[in-house]
Amino acid sequence: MKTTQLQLTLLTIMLGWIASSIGHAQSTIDATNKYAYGANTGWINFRHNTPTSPAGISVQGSFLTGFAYAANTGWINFGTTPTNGHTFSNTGSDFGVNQDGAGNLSGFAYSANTGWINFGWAVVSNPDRPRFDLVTGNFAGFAYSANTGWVNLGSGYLQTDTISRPDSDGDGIADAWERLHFLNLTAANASSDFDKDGSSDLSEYLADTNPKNLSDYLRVTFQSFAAAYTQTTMTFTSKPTRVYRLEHSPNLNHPWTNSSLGTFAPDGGTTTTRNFNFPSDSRRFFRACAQLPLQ
Ligand SMILES: [Ca+2]
Ligand SMILES: [Ca+2]
Ligand SMILES: [Ca+2]
Repeated sequence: MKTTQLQLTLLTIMLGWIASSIGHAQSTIDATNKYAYGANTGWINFRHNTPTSPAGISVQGSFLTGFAYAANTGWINFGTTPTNGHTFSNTGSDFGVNQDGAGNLSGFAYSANTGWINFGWAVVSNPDRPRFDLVTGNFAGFAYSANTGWVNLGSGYLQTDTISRPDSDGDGIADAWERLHFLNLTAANASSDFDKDGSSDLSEYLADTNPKNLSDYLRVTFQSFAAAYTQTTMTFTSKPTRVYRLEHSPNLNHPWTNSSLGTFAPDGGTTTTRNFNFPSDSRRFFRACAQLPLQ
């Protein structure tokens, strides 16, 4: 009995070692909705989980990583880790698919059998550009391979459940964002405020405002009231890379109540305006909150 337990323990340790030595990120792709489609390649599986294969595609805050698989073309490499830690340059071996934080894809994936697949062929305003929705996680649009033609991401069967944001120093700020703005993992943390605008570097990360620009931070810029102070219109600064909540409370020590708008994507541009109803009260506080999408 003891021998069996010991063998099981050793086997478990070995399996753990094998899994960690392979080192592929856990796929963020939905277990059911995991397919893109190409007329010439057939279904392309973004979460091809078998014990001997990479785990699939992981959507990160500013890039994608991992492998997709199609029976007709084999493995498709979406990139490993960008050399600079946040964005593939797509020069030399530093190739892969980037996402701009708002879900728009660019860059290149590579299949040993069919060559490059281009995600960066379209401008952000093109309705056919390859992308995913920050609220639903649903993919849409097309990528293009010179050898196999269009790959349809929007066949209705491809969705990411989450965006993975590794935070190796555990300060609440994703590694990629720290490397993008500070080039290291040590300068920014939950209490630092590099530009002294009153918004901590952690808060600037959560709102995706510029931590080195003191005029860029999340704030309400306009508010008006109607219907005998039971309805308000609020305008606040916003970024296309975040989703938002508007909250209200009768007391600063009271739990905040999310507005009936729920969590929503911002307007295009640099500000967002919404109106909503709230209970009649002698006083009420309001705030705008940014939230990491698909967390
Ligand atoms: Ca961090
Ligand atoms: Ca700041
Ligand atoms: Ca700032």
